Amino acid sequence: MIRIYDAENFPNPRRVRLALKEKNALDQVEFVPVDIKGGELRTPAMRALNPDTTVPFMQLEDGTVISRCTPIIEYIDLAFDGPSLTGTTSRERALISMMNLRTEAGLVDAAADYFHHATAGLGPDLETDQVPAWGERQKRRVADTVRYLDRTLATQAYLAGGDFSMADITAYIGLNLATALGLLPEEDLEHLRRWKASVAARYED
Ligand SMILES: N[C@@H](CCC(=O)N[C@@H](CS)C(=O)NCC(=O)O)C(=O)O
Repeated sequence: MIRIYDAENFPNPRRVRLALKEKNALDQVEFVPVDIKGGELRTPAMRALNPDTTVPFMQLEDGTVISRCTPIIEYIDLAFDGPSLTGTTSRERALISMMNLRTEAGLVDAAADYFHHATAGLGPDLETDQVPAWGERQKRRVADTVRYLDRTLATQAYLAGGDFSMADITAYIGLNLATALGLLPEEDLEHLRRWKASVAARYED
């Protein structure tokens, strides 16, 4: 069985869990819990498995290790049945990839940078190389990105067009993280609000 190393309530692992949920495949992988705050990712054994020292990462049955959400979700999309998350035509695949990169860099990573550099983050034992000004700069990037996403969603249902995709999962997780960290601008972003409610409804059990 495929193993997914993760920490259930952390944002990036959640991206992979939502992709598996879209494919109705949550029970077709084995989750291996990792103690992020206890420093488990930085032990020699874990570094040997995944030099990125982040979760999620996936281990295939032949031992191959794939880390980072986007390649893991690309694998999941092809490996399991269900609606495509990464597109089928050249145009769809390129649009989804572009929007996924934009939302990953501008929202998930930017909000995480704020958390790690401009707050206490994971605590003094793990946050040993903080650059607070970088965190503050990334806070501004989050605001720019959500305004851009709002404009994009004024004319289409989802971030890459009319169909739900991996880019929507990335943005949804990034928006939740940015909200929890108090990074959203004050104005009402009505299109983003409508889109967020429709994505949230997919995950209500
Ligand atoms: N871009 C990476 C980000 C992964 C990431 O930053 N994961 C966080 C959990 S949400 C982590 O493992 N943090 C450990 C640490 O900062 O030491 C991906 O796509 O997987």
